[in-house]
Amino acid sequence: METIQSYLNQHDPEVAAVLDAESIRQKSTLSLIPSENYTSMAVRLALASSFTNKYAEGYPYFWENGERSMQKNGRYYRGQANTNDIERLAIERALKLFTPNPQAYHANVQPLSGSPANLAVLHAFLKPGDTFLGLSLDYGGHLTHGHRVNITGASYRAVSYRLNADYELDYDEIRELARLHSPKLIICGATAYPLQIDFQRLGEIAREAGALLVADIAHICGLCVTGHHPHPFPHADLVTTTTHKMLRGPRAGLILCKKELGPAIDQAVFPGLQGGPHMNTVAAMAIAFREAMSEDYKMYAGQIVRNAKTLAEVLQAEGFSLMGGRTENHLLLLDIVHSDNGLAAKDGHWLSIRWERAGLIANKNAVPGDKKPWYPSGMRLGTPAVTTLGMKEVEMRQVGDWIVRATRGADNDAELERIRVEIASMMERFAPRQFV
Ligand code: DSN
Repeated sequence: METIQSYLNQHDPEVAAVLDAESIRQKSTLSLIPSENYTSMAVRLALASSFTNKYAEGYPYFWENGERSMQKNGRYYRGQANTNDIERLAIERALKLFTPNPQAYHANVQPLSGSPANLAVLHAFLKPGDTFLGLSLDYGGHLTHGHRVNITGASYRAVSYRLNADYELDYDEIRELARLHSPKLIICGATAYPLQIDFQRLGEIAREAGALLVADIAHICGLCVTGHHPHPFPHADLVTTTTHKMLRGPRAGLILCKKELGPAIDQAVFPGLQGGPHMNTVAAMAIAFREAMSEDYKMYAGQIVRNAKTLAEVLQAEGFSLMGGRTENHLLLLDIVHSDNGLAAKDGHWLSIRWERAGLIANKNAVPGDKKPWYPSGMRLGTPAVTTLGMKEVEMRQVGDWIVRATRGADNDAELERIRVEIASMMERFAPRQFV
C-alpha cells in the first residue's frame, strides 16, 4: 500500500494529498455512522483491478424456460470470458450467503447501490401510479421507500406506514393499510429503526393483500445472514441490500428474489434502469460475500449488537433519550432535544458539528414529528465500523463517556479539543492497517 501511495504522490500530488488527508481523518476519528464501515484490503484491491476498464452490458447467462442457462454468454460486447466468470461467482456466493436454497432463488449483483436496487424492484413489478406501502422517512424509513421528493414517491402512489408510540412497527396498522389500499407491493426495512423486524408477520400481511413483500435489509443484512436477527426469506419475495454497510464490501447494491421473479428483475436492472455493471465492484462483492460466510464474520456480527447495547446502556444511564428505549441491532437513535441531565441540545445539526470537532463522526437524523430535515431532533449512532476495528464493550463505555462529555461540553471548545486528542490516541491502537 505504501507503494500505491508513493505512486499516487508522483503521478498526481494534488489528488494524492486529498486521499492522504481522508486516510488521516479516518484513522484519527471515530466513525459512528451506522451505514459506514471499513473494507478489507482484498475488497479495496479488487476495486482497483483491471475490471474497472471493462464494459459488460447484459448478463453472463440467458433465461430459458425459467432457468438461468449459465454456460451461455448474454453480453452485448465481446471480451467477456473473465467478466462472466466473476459475475457467476458473485451470484453463486450471494445465493449461498443470503438464501435458504440457492436453487430456488435468483441474485442480481449489478445494482450500483441500494437506491437503484429499490427502484429496479418497483420498475419490475409496478406501473407508474400503482400503489405500494413503505415506512415513512421521519419514522426511520428510506427515501426510496416512497418519500415524495424521491422518484419512488413521485412516480408511484406511495402509502406510508409509521411506528407506534413506543417506536415499534405497528403490524396491525400495516395490515389495515394493506386492506384499505390493496398495494401491489409492500417494502419493509429501515435506515433508523433500532428493533428487530418480524418478516414472517409482514409476509402474512402481504400474502393476504395479494402484494409482493420486499425486505430492504441494507442496514441489518449481516445480522440476518448470521442468525442474530430473523431472516427475511422465505417470507419476503424479494430482498434488497447494499453491500458496503454492515457487509463491509464495496459501495454497491444487490437484489435477491424467488427464482420466478428473476427475469423481471434482470430486465428492470438492465436495460430498464442501468447500462453496464461495474465489474470491479462485482469482483469486490464476490470477495465480501466469501468473507461474510466466515466464522469471524459471525462473531463480528454478534459483537456489533453487544457493542450497540452497551453504548445504549451508558448513554441512557446518563440521561439520553433513546427512540424505542433500547436497541436490538447495530444502531441507536437519540432524541437529543428531549434528553435530560444537561444532555439536551437545540438540534441535531448543531450537535453533529460540535461532535465532529471532538472527533465523533455521527449523523443528525429526523425523529417523528420533525418538520425540518436539516435541523432534526435526533442523532443516529452505529457500531459496525468501530466493531470492525476490534472495539468491544470496554471501548463502548469509553465512547459513551466521550459522547456525554462532548454533549454537555458542546459549547466548550477546550473540552472538545481534549476529547479529540483522546480519541486520536485511542485510534492509534485501533485504526485499520489497510489505509493507503
Ligand atoms: N445513506 C444511508 C444510511 O446512512 O442509512 C441510506 O441510504
